[in-house]
Amino acid sequence: MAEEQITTDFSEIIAENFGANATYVETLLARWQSNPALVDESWRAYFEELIGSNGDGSRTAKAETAATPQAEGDSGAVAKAPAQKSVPPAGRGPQTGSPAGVQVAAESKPRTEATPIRGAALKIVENMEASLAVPTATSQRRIPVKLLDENRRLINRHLGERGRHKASYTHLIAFALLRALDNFPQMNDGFEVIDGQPSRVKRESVNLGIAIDLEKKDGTRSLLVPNIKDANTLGFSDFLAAYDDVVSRAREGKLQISDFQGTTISLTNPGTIGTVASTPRLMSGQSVIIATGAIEYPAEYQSIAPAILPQLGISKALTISSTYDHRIIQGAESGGFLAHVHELLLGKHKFYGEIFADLEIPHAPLRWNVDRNPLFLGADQMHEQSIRQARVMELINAYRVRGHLIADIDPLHALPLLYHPELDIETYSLTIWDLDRLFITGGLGGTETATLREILDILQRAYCGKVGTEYRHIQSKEEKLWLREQIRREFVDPKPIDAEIKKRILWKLISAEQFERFLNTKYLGQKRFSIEGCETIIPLLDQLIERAGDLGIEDITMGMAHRGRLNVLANVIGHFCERIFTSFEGSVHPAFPADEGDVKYHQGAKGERETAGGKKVQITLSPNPSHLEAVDPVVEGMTRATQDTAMDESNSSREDVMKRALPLLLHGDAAFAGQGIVMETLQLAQLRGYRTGGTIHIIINNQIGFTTSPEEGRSSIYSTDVARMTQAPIFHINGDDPEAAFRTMRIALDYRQQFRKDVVLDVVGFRRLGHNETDEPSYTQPLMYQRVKEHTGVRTIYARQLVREGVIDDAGVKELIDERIRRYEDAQARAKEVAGKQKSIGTAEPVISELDGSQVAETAVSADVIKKIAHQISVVPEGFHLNPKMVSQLARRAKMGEGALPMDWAFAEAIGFGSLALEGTRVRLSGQDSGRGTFSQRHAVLYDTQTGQAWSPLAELRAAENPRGRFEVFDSSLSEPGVLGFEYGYSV
Ligand SMILES: Cc1ncc(C[n+]2csc(CCOP(=O)(O)OP(=O)(O)O)c2C)c(N)n1
Repeated sequence: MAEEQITTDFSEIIAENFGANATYVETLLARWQSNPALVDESWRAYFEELIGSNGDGSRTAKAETAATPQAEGDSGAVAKAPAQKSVPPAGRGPQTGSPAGVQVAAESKPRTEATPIRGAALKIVENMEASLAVPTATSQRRIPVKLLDENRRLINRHLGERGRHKASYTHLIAFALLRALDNFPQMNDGFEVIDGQPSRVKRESVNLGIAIDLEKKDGTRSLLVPNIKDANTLGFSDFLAAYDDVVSRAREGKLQISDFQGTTISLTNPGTIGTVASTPRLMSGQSVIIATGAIEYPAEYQSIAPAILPQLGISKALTISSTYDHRIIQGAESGGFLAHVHELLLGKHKFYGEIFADLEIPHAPLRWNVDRNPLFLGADQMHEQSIRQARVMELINAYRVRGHLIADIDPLHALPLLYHPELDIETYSLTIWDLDRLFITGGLGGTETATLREILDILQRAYCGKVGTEYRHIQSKEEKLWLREQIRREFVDPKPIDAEIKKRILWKLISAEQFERFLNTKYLGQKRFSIEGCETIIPLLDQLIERAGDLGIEDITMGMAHRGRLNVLANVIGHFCERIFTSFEGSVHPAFPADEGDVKYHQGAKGERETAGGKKVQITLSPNPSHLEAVDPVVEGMTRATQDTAMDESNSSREDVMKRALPLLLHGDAAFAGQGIVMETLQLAQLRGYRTGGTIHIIINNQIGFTTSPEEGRSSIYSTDVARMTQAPIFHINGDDPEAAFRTMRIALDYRQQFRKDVVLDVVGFRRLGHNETDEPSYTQPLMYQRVKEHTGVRTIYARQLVREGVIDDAGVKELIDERIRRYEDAQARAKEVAGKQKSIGTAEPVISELDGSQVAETAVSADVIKKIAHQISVVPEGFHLNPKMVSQLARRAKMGEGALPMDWAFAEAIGFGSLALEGTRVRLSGQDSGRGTFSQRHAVLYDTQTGQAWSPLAELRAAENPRGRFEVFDSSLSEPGVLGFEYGYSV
């Protein structure tokens, strides 16, 4: 067989198998023939099957049978039959590629030049001829794109902020097609001749073919149509990723055979080259091909300046066509399908709402409205225009007051997205048509007038970015204006942050992250109350001290609880690694004898920092008891004493010394919301005998308190709401954005120095591990911890940002990490040396127990009751997804109920609660972490790992004679007196 003949045969098979994509496969074949290693594994296997591993075609017969079923399997027999039948013999034969053929053509048609069509281009001829076997018809529809355009902008702003690729019109239109197919599933059916009988084939999955136009190196173009499998099952975010993946693999030449198999419906976009409408060919095997035309103003308006058209309520539009297999789809169905796409693109059926929710965009999409431009309303013109202007001012005010509610402050993106009508332009009778109209702004962002689009842009940058600001509860006009100006400076027109500061922030993030990792590997299982998830606190404190020095603050007194305390000691206060590692080695550093007997995460420290500007700042971290927030007033007292001493020594005024000594309190979110002493301390802040010139409060907000979620831990929206009481400004900061934290810190410190008042920075992050390092958090927060697992950590996010910005490269980041680890290792080596020389800490004598004098009552219950309760607490309801780690605990409960294991304390307690309920007593268990139990012992509430739903087995027990008897359990806020008083009142 001549070589050319062999190639032609393979080409036929390829054409049959790959239809429109045959050109691409031909290129791969040529590449494989030059060197098999140049193509991907799946293609190698295919070509070896097709041609034989030696490339001589010796296994052609086998290959033909092997390749054909693939085509059948992909989209039904349709991919096979017509192409096979209609390969035209005229395109083959001896004249193909022969110079003689050219001559023949030249003879018959003088003054024209005929070039034989060969290879890839010939495949196109064949495919097109094959497509003639499909009887098609086409429907077309014009759709205005104003709303699509506006919502796409919002989507892309959001995607851009998260470093994701943008969404094109085609992405959104393709997604609308998929949603429309939910209502018109028959548009995805296939036609097939089965046993000589024409048949309609129902296809469950939608494999959406995407036409991709590729420009080759030689400037020629080729068209590929790979598909996205099961595209109808994807949410928008996954669809976007799948679409981009197929396109980038097409560009890189990495498409697999499977990418071309089984296309059911496809989308082509000749609009990119300006085509307004087209009727593409439908390849056999597919039900419909949708073509989108150019997005432009209707031709009849093209002489009007584009700026004027939206004023007239005229939108750009696009023509969308559906070319369908008329054997199984009728014109009315195709027309109805396009009408539905039209509705979707105009925002009906919650189309954009679903996309916004899927992408976690924290506000509602824009909606389609009829335009009622006051300019064209005759006599009412002035009146209408004034109303509209007044409503714009209302909108501006609403953003200042409530913009924080839609700020992007949660790194886990787990907070429920709530609709806030006050932040929706429609509430103010404004529509998408007003976006490009001018309004008076009242000085917003330094402007006098601006379009509604610009107004919204300023408001969203100021109040709805990575920082949500609450300041409108402040009555002082001066303070409000001052704050507004700072917000403009830092968030609306921000000046870039100096590269040296960026590097320093990164260094501190690395230090924070590596400190925890180091302790985790070197002292596995020891409690350290890691800061992971809120590492941004460390660069924030570091920069706060720097700026404090610049502002003339000489002394900072700090108070904080367990969370991140060791990290703060090591990376903020001073060089305490050797001391910390010595205590992890089970010893006491001789320079810190007071550490003996105290737990590591309660120890105090003093340090001195020389700032980059050459200023000295003394830093004192007060020792801390376990009792949360008890240290708050202590720190205020310490600062006041420092200030009083300074007044005496330097003969300065109180105002002056207040500016030189700063109290700085770090809080847990649950403790700040729950502990009454927080309110008491805030209340002292402006009193003559107690004031200290304003405290900087920083909440290490990991969105959890031990096992208690915010919904159980407080009634207020934010954990910081108590601080509104004293009119402190409150900033909620996304902990994934250390630069936002840095900018906010500048405002906060300047505010404190200027107005001598408290200010709150609520840094929202998460808790990477359990409450301590031995605790399992997914028992109680399964859904939250799925998100935590997926989070890469702020250090990685910020390092990537700086690499993107060119501030540092990957090698530079690695060097910093290595350097940090080396320093921790050196400190540990020194600590080991110290510990080797010191005696280890002894264990305390056991306490002698004494009888407490209470009387013993008879409380026995029968073995049957025990069995019943044991069964209740060890068998989960059907369909409940139990945390796998709980399985053995429930099995133990069952064994205890059967008497096969001795009862433990928690089991006995459950029997106590359950038997009381069965006897008709109402049992109410309330307090911090009551459901699971502080020591992970009780598990009176279990959580479904997939839905997060709570199930409390004992709550289902009822007494036949007194069904009011029951067991209830509640996690409380982090309060002792409040909850105790409540329960006392409940019980009397
Ligand atoms: C006054 C007081 N009540 C209860 C406790 C027990 N306890 C220690 S940490 C903690 C949870 C604290 O949560 P949060 O304030 O959010 O800080 P986090 O540990 O999450 O950083 C509880 C209930 C305590 N130490 N002090």
